[in-house]
Amino acid sequence: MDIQVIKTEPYFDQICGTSGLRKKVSVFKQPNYLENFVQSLFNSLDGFEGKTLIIGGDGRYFNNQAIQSIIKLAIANQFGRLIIGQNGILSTPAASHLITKREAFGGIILSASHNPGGPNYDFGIKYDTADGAPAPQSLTDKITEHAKTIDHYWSVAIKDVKLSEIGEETIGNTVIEIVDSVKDYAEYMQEIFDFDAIRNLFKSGFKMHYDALNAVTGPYASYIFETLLGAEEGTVLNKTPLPDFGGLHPEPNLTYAKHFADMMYQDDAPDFGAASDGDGDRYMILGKKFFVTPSDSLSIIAKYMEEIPFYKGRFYGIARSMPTAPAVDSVAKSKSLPIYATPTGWKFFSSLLNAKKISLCGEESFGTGSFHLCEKDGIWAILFWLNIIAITNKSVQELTYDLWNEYGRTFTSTQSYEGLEIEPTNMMLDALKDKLESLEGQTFYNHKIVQTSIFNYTDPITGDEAKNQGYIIDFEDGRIFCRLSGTGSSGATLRMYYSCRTNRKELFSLDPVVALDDFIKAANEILQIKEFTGKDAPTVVT
Ligand code: VG1
Ligand code: CO
Repeated sequence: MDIQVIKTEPYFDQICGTSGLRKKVSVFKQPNYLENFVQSLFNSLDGFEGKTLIIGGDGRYFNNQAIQSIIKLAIANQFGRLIIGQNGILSTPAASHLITKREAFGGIILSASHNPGGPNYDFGIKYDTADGAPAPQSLTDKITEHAKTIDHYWSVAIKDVKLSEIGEETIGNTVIEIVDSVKDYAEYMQEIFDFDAIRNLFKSGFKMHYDALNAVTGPYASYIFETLLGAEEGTVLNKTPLPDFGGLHPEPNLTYAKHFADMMYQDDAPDFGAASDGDGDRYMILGKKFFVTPSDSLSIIAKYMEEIPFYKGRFYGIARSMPTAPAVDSVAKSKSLPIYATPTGWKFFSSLLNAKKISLCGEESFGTGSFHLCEKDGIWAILFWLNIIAITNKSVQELTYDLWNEYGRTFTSTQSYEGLEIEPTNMMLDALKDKLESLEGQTFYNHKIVQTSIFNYTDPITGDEAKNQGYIIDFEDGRIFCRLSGTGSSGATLRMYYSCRTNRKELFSLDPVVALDDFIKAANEILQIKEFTGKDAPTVVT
């Protein structure tokens, strides 16, 4: 097999964000752009010759073209085996699971997750290490350094590999194995949850809708919910992964999955509604005419964690990202478990999971996971809910009210301002930084600010530091947190996170945006969002 040395020129924008490299498809389609990044990745890794690489993606536009290029580079770079999801499909959690199950060196996942797909939208690439966890910052920094100086990559001139047929072939020194994308993951879920109990739940007439948003989870959901668990045919909606997600936005929240939320608020809505994002690592839970916030969902999973035998005696602690409202902290306290607050992005949870400091972790953006694998996992979270419902026989709403009655209700709202100009947004945050300390002691709309800080994080296991991860404004009775998104492909996205808590039962049914109104007004006054950005209102409210 002739290995070709292909000359190339560096690109200087190959910088990973919260979760891998995300750019417009047109950027990825520039000559050698993808190849440069992948070779820079390989140049940053040691000792993979002869080892296994997992490859798959969320099926968006450019997925399979990218896979064909990666196959050629991986063969030329002397990987021993490439394990690829059939038709190029692997959800992020399924890829993570395959990495550990097959003892791979690592895995490449082609996805821009919750960013829209199609020729005019986004593509992305991320790398998971041998523990199935997102590449740490130290590795992504190395990739960027290599990408700045790259002048050649290695490839082989072969025909495209057929991704549609399960089986093996050998090319050069590398075995190419196409595997069922769903099977191993579905088997693993059956080890974790009580499928018999959930099957009985569906047998008793329990009804569910699941919206795969034409993204990666369709095949997983159809097999797990309909085939294995006996949910009626038609439970899974939009189940075929499409290159442009059929025009749907692959981020399940009340703004972008409004069609689905509206359906769950009809009189004839099923008992349970769920959806997942582009690459299957996030989820959304709804009951009949009822929405569960991500921080409540995390808390409810924490509350019932040890009811699931897989976790019995293995509940070590909980972590949430700093912007995630502290609802779960009360659950941790009542169980005498340690609680950690990390920066945004799953990579910050992995060291805690691997060190058995925590068993459960979650983010306000609807990512939740456990030590079962080192990525967030949407279908796992949905199965967790189904298992809890099967055990308790309670509705989604009852389970949520139980939580509030026990611990009080934490109101949360994440308000994102997308498509902002970078410069005025940075000026706004610089101005906030300058006056942050002087805000302490000031009162806005009858709420007194008690403390402010810039969120800097030191990983308790690795000692790695992550600085400037956001601004915290703590009131006596609520919190504002703000930061810039690290997953966008153009402009800036400001994320404003609000939370406050009440034990007053008569307030439990308030709309969170109403409950948080004073803090939202305070934030606008403090940051002067409209003055700096020109935006009257957020684009996405969840
Ligand atoms: C967003 C979310 C964050 C999540 C990240 C990747 O990041 O806020 O919680 O971990 O997306 O998720 P940012 O930097 O845009 O706020 V995914 O499912 O898009 O890989
Ligand atoms: Co995702």
